[in-house]
Amino acid sequence: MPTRYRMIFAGPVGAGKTTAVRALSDVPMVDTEVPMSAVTPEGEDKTTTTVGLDYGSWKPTAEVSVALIGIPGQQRFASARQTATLPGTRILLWLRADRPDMAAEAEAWLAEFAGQEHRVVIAISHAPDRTVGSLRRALAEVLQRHGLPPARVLLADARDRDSVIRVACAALDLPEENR
Ligand SMILES: Nc1nc2c(ncn2[C@@H]2O[C@H](COP(=O)(O)OP(=O)(O)O)[C@@H](O)[C@H]2O)c(=O)[nH]1
Ligand SMILES: [Mg+2]
Repeated sequence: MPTRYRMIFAGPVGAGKTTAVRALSDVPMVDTEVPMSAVTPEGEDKTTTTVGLDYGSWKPTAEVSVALIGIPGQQRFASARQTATLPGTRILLWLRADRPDMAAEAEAWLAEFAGQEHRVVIAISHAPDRTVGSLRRALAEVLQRHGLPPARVLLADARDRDSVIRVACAALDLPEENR
């Protein structure tokens, strides 16, 4: 029997969620991008943003299929918390290394997923000159507060399919139960 998972791509605007779903999906991504001017007054280098969900699908092996779901970054998505409790769910939390408030963003998003931390892998993008060790240290307090081992933090480039596969496989390898 095929094993079905759902992988939620969460995190702040611009972290790479949509890019990662597109890179990983075996089928053309269903996206819901709109021009930034329609939703954001100023300040971002992006020309589009996601107002709805990004959907994709990935079959890492013949037996396993993974639904890919990118959730909006603007508001932390209220129903993400509920859907995160479904069996077979994994959460990739995308953060940007070049944001001064990375640890605060991590805290805010992990609070959304409180009680489901065993499903979470943190993927850090925009980190060309950072070591994974320095990023794990920058997040040490937040990780400790949420009971996440530092090894759950990985470097990732959302534009690079192999890089996204690496973090997605790390998430699939997590145990289903909190233990
Ligand atoms: N340098 C770098 N740029 C990225 C990475 N991931 C995405 N981008 C770029 O960052 C911008 C925002 O990415 P997007 O996927 O729309 O972010 P989202 O708001 O989280 O969905 C796009 O222009 C991407 O091409 C990454 O890992 N490294
Ligand atoms: Mg997006």
